[in-house]
Amino acid sequence: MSRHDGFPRLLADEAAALIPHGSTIGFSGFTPAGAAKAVPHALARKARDLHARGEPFQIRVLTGASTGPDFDEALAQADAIAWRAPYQSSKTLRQKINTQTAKFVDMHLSHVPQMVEFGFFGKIDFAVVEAVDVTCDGRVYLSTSVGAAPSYLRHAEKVFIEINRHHSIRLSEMHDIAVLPKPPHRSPIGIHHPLSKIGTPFAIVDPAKIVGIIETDQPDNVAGFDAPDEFSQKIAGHVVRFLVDEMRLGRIPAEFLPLQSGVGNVANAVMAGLGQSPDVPPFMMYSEVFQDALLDLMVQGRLVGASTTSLTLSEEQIQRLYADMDFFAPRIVLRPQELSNNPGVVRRLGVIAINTVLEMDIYGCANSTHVTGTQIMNGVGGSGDFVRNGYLSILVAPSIAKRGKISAVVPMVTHVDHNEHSVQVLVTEQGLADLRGLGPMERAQRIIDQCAHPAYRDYLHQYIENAPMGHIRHDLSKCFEMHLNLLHHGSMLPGVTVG
Ligand code: 0RQ
Repeated sequence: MSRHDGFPRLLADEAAALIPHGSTIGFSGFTPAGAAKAVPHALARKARDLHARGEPFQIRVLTGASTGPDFDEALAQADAIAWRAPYQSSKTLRQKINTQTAKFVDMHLSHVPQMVEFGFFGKIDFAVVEAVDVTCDGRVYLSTSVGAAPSYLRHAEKVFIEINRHHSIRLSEMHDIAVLPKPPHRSPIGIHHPLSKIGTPFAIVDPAKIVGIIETDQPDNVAGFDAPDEFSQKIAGHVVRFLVDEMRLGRIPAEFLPLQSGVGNVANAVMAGLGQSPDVPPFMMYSEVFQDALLDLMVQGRLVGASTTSLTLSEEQIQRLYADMDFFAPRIVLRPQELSNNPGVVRRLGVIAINTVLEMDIYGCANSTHVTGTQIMNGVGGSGDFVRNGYLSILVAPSIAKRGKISAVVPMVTHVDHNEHSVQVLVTEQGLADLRGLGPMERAQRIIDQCAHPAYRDYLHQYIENAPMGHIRHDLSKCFEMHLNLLHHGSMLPGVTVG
């Protein structure tokens, strides 16, 4: 007998049947890690059935961050999402957002739990949360992510819990769950070290709200990573050399500082590069995602501790972790995203933040989210929480995309997610531009010379020389010429192809 035997058992389709059209649902999940699995699929089936009969069925979806193919993609393909926040990375949902057939609120991820607490999203009708266990008095032991699930459990009117037997019951040894009180009753957050714990190993729910338990046995289905490509390796090399030099100069302390790194292949390559560097001491992470490369670094003793809100690990890596919880549990803390990404804690700990962007401009503003300022890619995610507050904020991108038809370095970004006041270092495979202490014109020269692809350098230098005088020189009639060229001629500089 397990501890959750006091609650009704439901099939996923029975749970979906109880969720009406137009409901707002807070789901667990931060990346595919810890995402609800059975109920989203059942909701997609329900939507398809009802749509075939000419009846409406769409829901409003809140999660911690992106999910995976089994969730956003399945729901979007069934045309079941009317409104989505705070982040997504699904191809079909992206198309729906960019054609205004689904609404999307692109948010800083640290804001999500407090916006639920403040009531800014209105009524949350349901929470659907994956857990490894739940007790009759309402302690919910979450699985591979925490995200915003504790706040959804507190504020939803009705709750479904997916108990997933695929996960280790010992995950709770890593969890540290606290929900911050609302202002003006907040006190300083007592996290003084990446591994500090200030909460409980479980989230809390009023057991009277639990409608039922759905049993599952499904892996998170996290995709593995490709071997780092040449661009990622070069970017990683520049970042590692820069950080080692900063340490030699005494601007990073000898014991090093905690790192945050975004998701994706470039981030994975940077972490692997730092791990391999004999000049970097064993280090800690204070980040939102714990991905495959980090597990290897922990086994090797290079990564000595990590705070995160999700274990975004491929099946092979998560099984390695479950097989040796005695080793991993004391070294990893899983927190709600308002703490893993908390601006005050990031500033206090001196987190070195490394994030990927789509494009950067010659003065240091960056666009992570909207191609040509209009087409959303994924969302700002947690990057803004870290970029604005990091001890050092490093943004990386390949200097070109689409075989050189697109330059990542442009006169003016078409959408600003990170501005020049927050960004200190820009890196492409071409080189690294350290912008600290530089005025706009020095920044521009350095970014063009160090980061732009050679095929675009002359154009960018010329742009500045011809621009009207000012503290920041811009020619408002030409600042988007490269983007207009891309839209009208398929290339930012007609005739340029690289590679
Ligand atoms: O297109 O998929 O058609 O090949 O954008 O680019 O180089 O594969 O890089 O997968 O790391 O994604 C910024 C989107 C980069 C991501 C972004 C095209 C390029 C390719 C993807 P294809 P790459 P990545 C913590 C941190 C914001 C959230 C964040 C992101 C595709 O890193 O979403 O930082 N970041 N979260 O060809 C047009 C350009 C382009 C371009 C690249 N300038 N214009 N297309 N591409 N540059 C994580 C969380 O918060 C959970």
